[in-house]
Amino acid sequence: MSLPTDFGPDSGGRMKGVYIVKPIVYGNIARYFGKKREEDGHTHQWTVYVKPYHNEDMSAYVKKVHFKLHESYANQNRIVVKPPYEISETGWGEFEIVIKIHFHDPNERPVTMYHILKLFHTGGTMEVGLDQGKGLVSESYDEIVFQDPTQLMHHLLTNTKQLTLGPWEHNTDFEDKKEKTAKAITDAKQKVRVEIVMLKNRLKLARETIAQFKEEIAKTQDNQYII
Ligand code: SLL
Repeated sequence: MSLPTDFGPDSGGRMKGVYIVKPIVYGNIARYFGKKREEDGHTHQWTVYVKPYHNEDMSAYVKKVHFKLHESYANQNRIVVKPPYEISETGWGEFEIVIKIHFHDPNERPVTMYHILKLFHTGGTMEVGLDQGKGLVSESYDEIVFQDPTQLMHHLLTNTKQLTLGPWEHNTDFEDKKEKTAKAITDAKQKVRVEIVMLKNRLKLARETIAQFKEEIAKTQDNQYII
């Protein structure tokens, strides 16, 4: 892609106080073959991806995405230079994938994320209907934060285009997840508050008991002197 060049000699200068957040979703989908493949023992097909949370063409500011796979894969370093930023493979095992996003502006440090490739259902994975049968999704929401971006980067970040004109959907309903997470946090805070009150009461009672005992001991000692 061609980059605008009319930013003047100080285009490397940073715009202080400017803060741009780009929400993203990264993760994988996977589908079981139904049986182990004879020739290589592979059991699943999977796709690992990074996509924008909102409908926008990330290539305006993303130069490339580097996916680092497990060493059991031939050429474990996979580079994708345009959307969709994804790698599809087959395999038999789960492992950690390092996802590194590089930006057009070389002054902007790459951002690294770690995703555990999920093939098997455990907590946290979702069943989805993929094109050729059922599959699972394991994905996360995250935000790339650009603090004091350069003028060039600011221009690239604020002039993105839509990726599609059609509806833009995710496998996960993140709004619903946000609400549920917020509720879980509120409930947990309330529970902690109640526990603190209970513990304070117990502490108060313990202190009072200690004071009483001390008083008793003092009395006993006084009596000893009298005798
Ligand atoms: C495990 N620690 O033991 C993991 C490693 C590696 C999975 C999983 C490669 C397939 C291939 C493949 O599926 N590797 O290229 O033949 O579970």
